[in-house]
Formats: sequence, structure tokens, C-alpha cells
Amino acid sequence: MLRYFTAGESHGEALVAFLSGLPAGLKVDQPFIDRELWRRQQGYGRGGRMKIERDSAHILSGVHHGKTIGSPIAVQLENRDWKNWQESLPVSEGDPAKHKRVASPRPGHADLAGALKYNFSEARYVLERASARESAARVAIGALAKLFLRELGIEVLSHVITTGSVTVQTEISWDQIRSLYDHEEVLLNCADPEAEQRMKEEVDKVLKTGDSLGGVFEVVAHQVPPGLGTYAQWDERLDALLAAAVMSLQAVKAVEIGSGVAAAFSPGSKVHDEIGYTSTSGFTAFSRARNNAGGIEGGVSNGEEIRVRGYLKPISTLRRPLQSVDFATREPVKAAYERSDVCVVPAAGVAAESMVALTLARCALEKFGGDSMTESLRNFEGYRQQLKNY
Ligand code: EPS
Repeated sequence: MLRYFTAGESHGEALVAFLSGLPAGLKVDQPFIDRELWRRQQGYGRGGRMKIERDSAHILSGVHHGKTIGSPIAVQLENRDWKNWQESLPVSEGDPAKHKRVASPRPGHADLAGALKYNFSEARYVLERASARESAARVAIGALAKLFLRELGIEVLSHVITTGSVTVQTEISWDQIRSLYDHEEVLLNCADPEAEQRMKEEVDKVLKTGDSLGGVFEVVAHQVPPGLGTYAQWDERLDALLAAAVMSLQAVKAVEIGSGVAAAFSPGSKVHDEIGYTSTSGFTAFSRARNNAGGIEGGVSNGEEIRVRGYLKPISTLRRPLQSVDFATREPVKAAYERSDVCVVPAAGVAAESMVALTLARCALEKFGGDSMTESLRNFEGYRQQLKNY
């Protein structure tokens, strides 16, 4: 069973991720993992922190001589910023005078709910763990899940559909998304260059006004075989698992599979993807002319591309803060401001790729099993033959 956890605070010494359940014998491509971490750090609208960090995965266990050995994998990511926080956020008791209080909760952030829940007198510790810095740890283990999926021929990538009020109007193909991967400079990870320029202008506007922006990313999983997930139990449905996985990312407020939102407003004849029997390239000869279902029907992958969209609220730290209340005096004040990003839609898309990859890897391992890659791949190949002979 594939299981994972993360630990670490945004300005603590390091982030750590644990991944248990990958078969033995998977080749671990360190440059690929670090490239994934780099991708998550990119995007127009990131704050000063990304100039400090150079995320790289330090694998502590579970991988030897370049391959997984079937035991739990622990990965550490250094927080370079830690050196600036050692005195204000020490592990030991330290000097309370050096503590950096978050004096008034930011609307939209976990600050108030977290302080009430954990009985903190201000929001420093809430901010530290609620921060989207944590998503870097998920990307490190998500990269391992991607390496596993790659052995099955599955690839997972993302692109940005909306930033602020700008939305891409055209259908974006897998090849267009794939070509974004090779870019050495990431603006908004949008496959339509004209829309991307307008997105950049939107970010420039909020940079000037002290505001922030959200948007929509889409994660696409390519070459997923039919049969992952099941309708047999509510908590084994692939769409439910993906929705929870993507929704768990910081600032994601809605998740959509395929054209799920538009489908609610359309008649069935315009929504459901008619079935043919013509394809020569897929897992079976069954084919679809369109993919409104986003590759999942009845909680089961149907062999089409899986498309999952995440809707991101605007960053809740505003340079021109909203109204709040001082934790100490209970007087009205402006919300706390700390250095922040103003737009992170491309980064959230990369983090969501990881959550989708971890979910698909879990479902693939549930279906095909295997304690070694030889066994997993043999089982997968047997299933592939079964589909061909269907
Ligand atoms: C974040 C605030 C910023 C972001 C951070 C998330 O950090 P800082 O307060 O250090 O400037 O840069 O994201 C990351 C560090 C990251 O790696 O994505 C927040 O409050 O959520």
C-alpha cells in the first residue's frame, strides 16, 4: 500500500517527506526529481523567497545504488531561509524576545482558525505549517510516483488555464502541455502565448496595487489504462481520491474532473462521450471522439486522458491588507503582512501533478501489486494483454 506523510515548517530547518510502498528495483533519477522541484519554484508572481531557495531532494533512506529497495523512502529538503530564522524560530526554548509574532490573522489564511484550534496566542506556528512551502515535500515524493508511473507508460503534467480574469479559450492538447515541460523559463505555464502575456499583465497589475490573484490549473495524466479505481466502494472511486488529493493543496477551493462544471448546466446528449470501436493506438479498440468525462466514468479510469482542474483562491497575504483584529488587544487593525507571493497558479499546478501521480501510483499498485518492479510490470503486462484480447 502506498502511503505518505510530510513534516516541516516553512522557516524551520528542513522539510521531510516519507513514502512507503513503492516496489523494489525502481530506478531513481535524481536530476528528474530536482527538475520537478525546480518547476514548482517557477512562475511569474513568486515572492522573494524563491530567490533564496534552491530545492533539491536529499534522499535519506529506501534507495541504494540508484534503485528503490522496497523499504520506506525518506527525503529531506533544506530550507535555506532557516539560517535567517534560527534565533526567532528555534527548536530549543530560545529567547522569547526574538519571537516574530503574527499579530493579526489574515482573512483567507489558516491564521485565525489555527490559533483558535491549537490555543496559540498569535499565528506564527499556524503560518509555519499551513504555508504552501510544504508542497515542495509533496513534489519530491510525487516525482518518485511519476518515475514509477513512467515505467507503466503513464505521464502526468499540468498547464494553467486561468490567471485572474484571463482564461485560455482553446482546447489544449497533450503535445502542447508536453512542450511546456522543456521551457527553461516559466512565465505562467500557459500553452497559449497570447493568453500568457495577458496573464502576465494581470499579475503586473496586482503587483502595483498590493493585491493577489488566483486561477485555474489543469493536470493531465496521459496513457492511463482503463480500470484504475472502482465504483465498488465510495472511498475507492478514482475521481473521489483525485478530488481529495488536489483539494488538499494549499489555496485550492474547488476541483473539477473533465468538463464537470459545464456538464451540470448541459443536457446529457451534449455531455456524455459517445463510444466507437476504431482506435488502433489505445489500450483497447474502444474509442471516444471527445473526453468530457475527463477519463473517469463511475469512479474508474476509462482509458482516456485523465483531466483534473484545480481552482485556486488568490493568495491570502496582501501587501494592502484587509481588515482584521489584533490578537492581543482585540482592537480593529489591518491583517499582518509578511513577504509573500502574489500569484502561484503554475506552482500549484506542479504540486497538483504530484498529488495526481501519488494517487494514480497508489491505485496502480492496488490493481497490479508487486513487491518488485519485475513483478509489478509482469502483472501490468498481463492486464494489458487481457485488454488487447477483450
Ligand atoms: C507562503 C509564503 C511565502 C511563500 C511560501 C508560501 O514564504 P515566505 O513567507 O518565506 O516568503 O514563498 O512558499 C514557499 C516558500 C514555497 O516554497 O512555495 C505562505 O505563507 O503560504
